[in-house]
Amino acid sequence: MTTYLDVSQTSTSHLDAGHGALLKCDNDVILCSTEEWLCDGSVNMRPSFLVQGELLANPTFNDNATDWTAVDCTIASSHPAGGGVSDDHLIITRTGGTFQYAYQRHLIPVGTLVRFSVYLKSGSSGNESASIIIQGGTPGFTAITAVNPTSSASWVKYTVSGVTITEDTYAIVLKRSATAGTMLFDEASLTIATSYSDISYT
Ligand SMILES: [Ca+2]
Ligand SMILES: [Ca+2]
Repeated sequence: MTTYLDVSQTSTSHLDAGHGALLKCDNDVILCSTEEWLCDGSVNMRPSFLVQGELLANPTFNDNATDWTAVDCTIASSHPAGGGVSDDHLIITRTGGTFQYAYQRHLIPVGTLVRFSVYLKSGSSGNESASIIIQGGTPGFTAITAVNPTSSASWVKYTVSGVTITEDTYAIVLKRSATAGTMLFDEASLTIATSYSDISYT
């Protein structure tokens, strides 16, 4: 899945690494998604891709569930009841369908190693199948990486990592059953990994 920059492509005026190609140098992998390498040796930085740290808006669900989009469900914060891993948590309540989910869409350069983690706990629908997904957007709508755990009565953290295949990237928390009721999530995080050792980060 990893795409490495082809440095033999010197027929163009510059090497455009702006869409997430990776340079592999001396056994190190360097993310070049923020850089445009020019033939004269200079590097242009792309300010729009300089976002570091937490990419999600409202990753904590404390006080509200704004910035997340609901499909086949309603979403709400447990506020003011608390009960999350920290403060309040997300409540997904099924309104229809087999798969009910909340997501955020972010534009991330192709070829970027990203990591998504979130805590999962059973709601009123009981211990049921869930999914934590990083998905590439249109036209493929392909799951880059996912886990499908069964929820339990305790908060359990799940982490997935993968390399983006489109700029359109979706972080998704999903209740995977047609049972009426709720499933709970808290303390989500979507970040750009800085090295491949981050893949196993939990
Ligand atoms: Ca929280
Ligand atoms: Ca709160």
